[in-house]
Amino acid sequence: EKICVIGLGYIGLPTAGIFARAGYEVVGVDVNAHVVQTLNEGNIHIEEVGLPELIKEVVTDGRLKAATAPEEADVFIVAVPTPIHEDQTANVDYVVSATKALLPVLKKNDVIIVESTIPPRTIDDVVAPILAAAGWNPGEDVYLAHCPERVLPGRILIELIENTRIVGGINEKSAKKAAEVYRAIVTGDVIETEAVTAEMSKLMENTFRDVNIALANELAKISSRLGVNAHDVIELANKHPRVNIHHPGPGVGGHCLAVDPYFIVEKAVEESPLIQCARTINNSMPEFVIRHVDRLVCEIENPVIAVFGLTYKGNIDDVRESPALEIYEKLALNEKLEVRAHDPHVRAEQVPFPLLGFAEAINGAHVVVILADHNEFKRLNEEILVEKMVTPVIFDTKHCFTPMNSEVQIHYIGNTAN
Ligand code: SAJ
Repeated sequence: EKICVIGLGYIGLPTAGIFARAGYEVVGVDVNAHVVQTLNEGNIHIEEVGLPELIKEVVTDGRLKAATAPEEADVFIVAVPTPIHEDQTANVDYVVSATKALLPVLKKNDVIIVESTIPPRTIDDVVAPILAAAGWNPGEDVYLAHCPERVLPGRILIELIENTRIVGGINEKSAKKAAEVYRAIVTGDVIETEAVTAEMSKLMENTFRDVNIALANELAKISSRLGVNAHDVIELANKHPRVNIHHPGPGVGGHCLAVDPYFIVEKAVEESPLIQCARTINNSMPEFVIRHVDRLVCEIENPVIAVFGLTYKGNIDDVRESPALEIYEKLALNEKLEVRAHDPHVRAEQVPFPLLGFAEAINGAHVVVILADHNEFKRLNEEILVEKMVTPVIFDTKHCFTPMNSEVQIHYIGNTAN
């Protein structure tokens, strides 16, 4: 069997590698000629644990190659991005163009699987009509399904194999055909359902998390007003066997949780006030953090603030859609403040401002604001903080730092109630 994977990003490339390793002949397609050339040389253009070794192996063995246009195959897997327009509606243009690009090589009984995250009904209302317009009868002479990816960056190669997969077909036959494809590589369950159910379940996974985090963030605000420690409240409430409140923080970032809920909202605006409200609450957190920082420094002349962490979450190097970056940039706009940035996971070329080392960032600073729960920030050298900072105040929006040394006088703010 031959598989053609369209889109060689964080999902498409590892997926292509795993099918190739399982013995399939795989061609990976990308519109970017540089990506194609890099892959054909056995190298990769993205960072992911274990991926360089896997790709080198399957390219050297001749089981995976790359091309700029789809080739004849038995299975097509579409894994292209679905960005969001400025009006917060999904941009499915890449899914449309990938589907159109495979039409010239499509043959009877082929299976087409869309893995990209898409708004509900996209398979039925957008993808199937493209096939129908080309003379095919999707579900009868070619098979069409949505199989959303659900992997966590940093664990992609493991999760692609071990996670449960949801396969939503345009009809039962399509679901069955597409599920067979995944059963060859997945050790987790492969569950067959309808396309729209698969679309909605993927979106609801991330929406559930976003709404739950919004509740935690709202609790942080309420606690700040009432003088209660939100983290203690969450820890105690979560002792209940059916309660699992998530953690408050400086906001929700990344390309999934902060985006996917809008894909539901655009299709059902009136019916989704809770989801919209959660987005508003999470989007308001950077401002809440900034107001608290302002309060901490309002009586200091020429305050110096060291921002620790710019990524959208801990222990990754991704700064795109990061609330931490937004907070840094807004604080830096305030001429009364000197704001410094420190992040051991971010490289200089990723941001348009200077990054400082730990000692340099805290030298003469009044407040350290922790915005990402990197392992490096869970323990900080307290003697050096006290020695170098003018006032050793740590405002920890991720509640990740544990003061260890009771001898030194760190003023630790792990929640906004104090
Ligand atoms: N966050 C909080 N409080 C929490 C948990 C997270 O503020 O209690 C914040 C993080 O700091 C971050 C954001 O939420 O800014 C998102 O982080 P995340 O770890 O929840 O998720 P992602 O965006 O890295 O990956 C998610 C995962 N989805 C779920 O866990 C339901 C992943 O499995 C999906 O494959 C991925 O989205 C995707 O591609 O959709």
